[in-house]
Amino acid sequence: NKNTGFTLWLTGLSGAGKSTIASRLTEVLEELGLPVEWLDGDDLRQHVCKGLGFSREDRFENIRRAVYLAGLLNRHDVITIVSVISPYREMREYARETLSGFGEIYVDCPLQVCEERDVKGLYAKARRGDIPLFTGITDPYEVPEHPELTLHTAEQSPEESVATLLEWLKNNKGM
Ligand code: GGZ
Repeated sequence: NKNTGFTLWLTGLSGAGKSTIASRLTEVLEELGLPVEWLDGDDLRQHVCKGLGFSREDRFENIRRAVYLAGLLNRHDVITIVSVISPYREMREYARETLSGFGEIYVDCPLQVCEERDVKGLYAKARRGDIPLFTGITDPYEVPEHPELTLHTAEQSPEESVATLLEWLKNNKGM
């Protein structure tokens, strides 16, 4: 029997739009009657990843747990959408190697735009020095070199990004 589960891995800066896109895409796939689960960094960090911080080691542990859960879900044919900053290439490569049916989706948005949006006021705090190791400010984000798809959220609305993703799913996953 062919396994139909796969993982869509949304990577990008805080405020780039990962969660917004993941949430809407999840809704659309659910409406189509497809088995889908969404694992969000912010949410994982309140439950299975509680207590983990933002050092390189803790971010890797966070990603390792997300990959583990995605693997379990995929094994049961659940389409899994993971939205985590995952700033290091090495951690995204780990996800790619570990999961079968992996699509790296780069949610691309210039730092300046993320900072202007600053939905949660985290960038302002990071600039004031109140949040150490903040991605893009005092911690690295390694831009994906060969993502399956790049979404430009400074130029596209979330609806347009979701439409782009659905088109990609149609062409690459036969959905
Ligand atoms: C980056 C941070 C930090 C630091 C708190 N650096 O946009 P948000 O606010 O709601 O979601 C971000 C979330 C990042 O968690 P991830 O699990 O996605 O990160 S990683 O993949 O690197 O493990 C952000 C908030 O936590 N946040 N402090 N220092 N983002």
